[in-house]
Amino acid sequence: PKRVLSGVQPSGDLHLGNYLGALVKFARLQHEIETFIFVADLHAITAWQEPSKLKQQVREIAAAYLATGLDPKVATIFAQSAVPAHAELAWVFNCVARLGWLDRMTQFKDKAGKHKERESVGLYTYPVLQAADILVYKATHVPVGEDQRQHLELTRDIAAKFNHDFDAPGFFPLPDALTQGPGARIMSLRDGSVKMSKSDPSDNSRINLTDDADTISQKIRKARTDADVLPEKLEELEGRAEAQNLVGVYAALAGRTAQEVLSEFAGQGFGAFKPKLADLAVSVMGPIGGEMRRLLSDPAEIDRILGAGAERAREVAAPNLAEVKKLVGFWAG
Ligand code: AQP
Repeated sequence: PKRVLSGVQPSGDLHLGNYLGALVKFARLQHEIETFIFVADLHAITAWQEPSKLKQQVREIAAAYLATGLDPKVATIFAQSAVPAHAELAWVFNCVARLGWLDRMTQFKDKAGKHKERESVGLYTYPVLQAADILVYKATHVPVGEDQRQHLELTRDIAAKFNHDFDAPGFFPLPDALTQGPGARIMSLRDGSVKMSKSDPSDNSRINLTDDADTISQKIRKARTDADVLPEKLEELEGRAEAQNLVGVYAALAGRTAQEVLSEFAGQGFGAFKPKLADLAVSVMGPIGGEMRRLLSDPAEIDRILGAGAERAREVAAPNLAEVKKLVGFWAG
């Protein structure tokens, strides 16, 4: 049976990249495949999170899920820290994954920068926990942005090695990434060569889900572009990273292809294109921010939803973890 699993870290404001690369896909998939969506608070603490704020950050992500259309009656929505099986399986996987595999992970290199010896061990082994998140439910499909593709490969390697080492062919599925679509890689509004990211120090580099209409319009107006007009053909956008990104954002928000967008705007400059993009972004994102604020005014209701989701997640994870313990030969297995 097919099963989808994905999650987002409560480590800052959600942005357009998270929305298009992940959230909209969750809401669509829940009606097609059994869907598990969690708030990754274990992952979040790989970088420092203020303890007095973390719980509220989790609720904010949950509110974003609900506001983009995830339905707790259809999908299982929960906080990672409420299901201890993730961390337990991650330990076993830490002993399955090889150092050489993790050394190749580009996200660690990007996030750690020059001073990797000062990063937490958790940040290094983050993709192993991610493998546990997915495989503890034996999920088969993982909707994520392009930036997560390498981690998915690692999950497959871990699943295959576990199945082999513990003589359990087919025990864990080798999950597939679902990264297609025009929203798979949204770039920073200030620099078309880096992805839009929560941790970018410049707030103008991203559109946050909670930005109001004026802020959204202003950020798009200020977005870096070039002086050329939009071409007729997609190929002609090559080498114009910022232009490519804004056309891609328009396409993703409108549910159209980038080529269709170009066909409409060919020959126009950004002076004309940006206001149209701003209107579109405001019309799509505005209501989501409003709905998030409404949901967050009743945190008890969000906690109730997360509590019920966690119960269901624990039920599904428990027999899988019990089998793992048996296969490994643990005393408690
Ligand atoms: N720029 C992006 N374009 C498309 N998808 C994106 N995602 C993130 N950035 C983009 C997708 O959003 C989901 C949640 O990401 P996460 O919160 O778990 O961690 P992240 O990938 O590290 O996201 P950020 O926003 O870039 O956070 P920081 O700055 O903390 O690293 C994932 O499915 C991801 O693919």
